[in-house]
Amino acid sequence: MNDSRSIVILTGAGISAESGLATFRGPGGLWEGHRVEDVCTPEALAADPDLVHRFYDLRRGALAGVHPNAAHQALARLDEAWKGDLLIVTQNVDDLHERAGARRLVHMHGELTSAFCAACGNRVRWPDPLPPGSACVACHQPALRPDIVFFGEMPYGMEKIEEALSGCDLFVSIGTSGAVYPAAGFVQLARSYGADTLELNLEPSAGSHLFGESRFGPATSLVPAWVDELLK
Ligand code: BJW
Repeated sequence: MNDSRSIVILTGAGISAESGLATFRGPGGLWEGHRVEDVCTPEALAADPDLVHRFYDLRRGALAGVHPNAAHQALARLDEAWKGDLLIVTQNVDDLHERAGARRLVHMHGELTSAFCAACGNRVRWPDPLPPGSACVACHQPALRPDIVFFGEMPYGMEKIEEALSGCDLFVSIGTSGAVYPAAGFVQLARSYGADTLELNLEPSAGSHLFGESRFGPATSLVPAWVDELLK
């Protein structure tokens, strides 16, 4: 593929699995010990803020012990080298893409290292534990919460993502089950604009049949090999 062309890359929990972060829906998944409705809706946050804040404090704390793997590094290499438009859209709330060096990146489901003010909407970098009732630095209300997109909330960056999808020549989905919308619908949107589509996953996902090409195996093998092919 000519390197002036436009690529959108969607990543999910599978790309961080080999760094030691649990996926959501596999065996031993992140939510085996937690019901999703206990931790991942605005209603659950309102009902038990201590539980939800503690859950995200633990995951934020775990980031220090994990490192970007060969798949994150390969995408950062592609981001650096690719002259055409490129956007990495991650559903992950970890910071492994940016620690690998990726720049053209959107965190559509929020970030563990950020806090969001439910009163004024301000977002602020927050690398530390976040007790419920912490005060917002902008409006001073005790309304800071984890900067995470819960079910029923609008993901971040949708305008930018839809614009990138509408102009892309290639859409690549890496390590995501295709169980959560709107991300699960990106492949169909990209196809409707005429893009080629490629899935890289450990095993076929729910939407595998929607992709023009699928390759199965661990992300740390598949992604560097695909990036090498593209940059050759
Ligand atoms: C490997 C690997 C290796 C493993 N190498 N691969 C009914 C129908 C349709 C939609 C809806 C509906 N009812 C409600 C909705 C909407 C709802 C939704 O989709 N619900 C579904 C349950 C049906 N969505 C929303 O509410 C979203 N907002 C929304 O829709 O707003 C309205 C709107 C939007 C846009 C336009 C207009 C209106 C918000 C969704 C928020 C999701 N939040 C979470 C939690 C984030 C915080 C946290 O981390 O705790 O995001 S849920 C969770 O799932 C997380 C993930 O980002 C997301 C996706 O999971 P992912 O990444 O795919 O992980 P897994 O575990 O599912 O899959 C891992 C994959 O990796 C597997 O395929 C493995 O094979 C693979 N793998 N090891 C390669 N080594």
